[in-house]
Amino acid sequence: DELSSWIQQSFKHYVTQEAKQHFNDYDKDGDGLVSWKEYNLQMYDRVIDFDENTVLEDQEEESFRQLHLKEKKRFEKANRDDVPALNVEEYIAFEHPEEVEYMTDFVIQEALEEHDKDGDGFVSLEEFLGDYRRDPTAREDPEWILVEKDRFVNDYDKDHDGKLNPQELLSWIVPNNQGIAQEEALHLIEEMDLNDDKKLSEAEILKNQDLFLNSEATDYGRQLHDERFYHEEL
Ligand SMILES: [Ca+2]
Ligand SMILES: [Ca+2]
Ligand SMILES: [Ca+2]
Ligand SMILES: [Ca+2]
Repeated sequence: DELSSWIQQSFKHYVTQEAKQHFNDYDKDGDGLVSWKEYNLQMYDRVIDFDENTVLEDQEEESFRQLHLKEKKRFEKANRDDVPALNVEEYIAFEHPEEVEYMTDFVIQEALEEHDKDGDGFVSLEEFLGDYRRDPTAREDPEWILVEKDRFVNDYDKDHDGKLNPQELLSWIVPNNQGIAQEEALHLIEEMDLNDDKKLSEAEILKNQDLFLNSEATDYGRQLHDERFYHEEL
């Protein structure tokens, strides 16, 4: 439990630190706010303004337009006060909406737009598996599909109705979800607990650094490669 809350805290700490660093790069005029213009300048070297209703012919340009419009929407959602530019807190919400409570509805909405292909407000197993189609010559699904199916049924679809409602969807798309951190913590303890006392000593953690650092809990494993962070927290 301690480890799982440590893992969760680490995510939060890490994303916050990283976002704050970005914030300073993006805030070109140093007024403590990142405007949409500043964001574009830092990100794309120019201010981009796509028309919301004009679909572009070039496929690559069109998918960039879609992405950019999504970014703009997220930027607007992250803004909570009357000043359109983002302060540090708002900027963190923009960069990591999954970490911030007031962005939850937005995160769910985005996930539904991406995965709920038939638009019924739920994500079915088929929608969950995405573009996967079984190879017609194969008699069975490949291993990773079985793993995914198992996760769908046993981890995410809590009420076992065969589809993910918005809350269940969150547990899938938000990587620092408590359950996942707990699961990962249990897994790590099992692997690393050399003397079987169900606790991890610093020595055991150090001995198993690679395992720890490459933890699959989320993409944030690399945070632990950050020397400063590592020493600060342990
Ligand atoms: Ca600024
Ligand atoms: Ca603002
Ligand atoms: Ca659906
Ligand atoms: Ca369900």
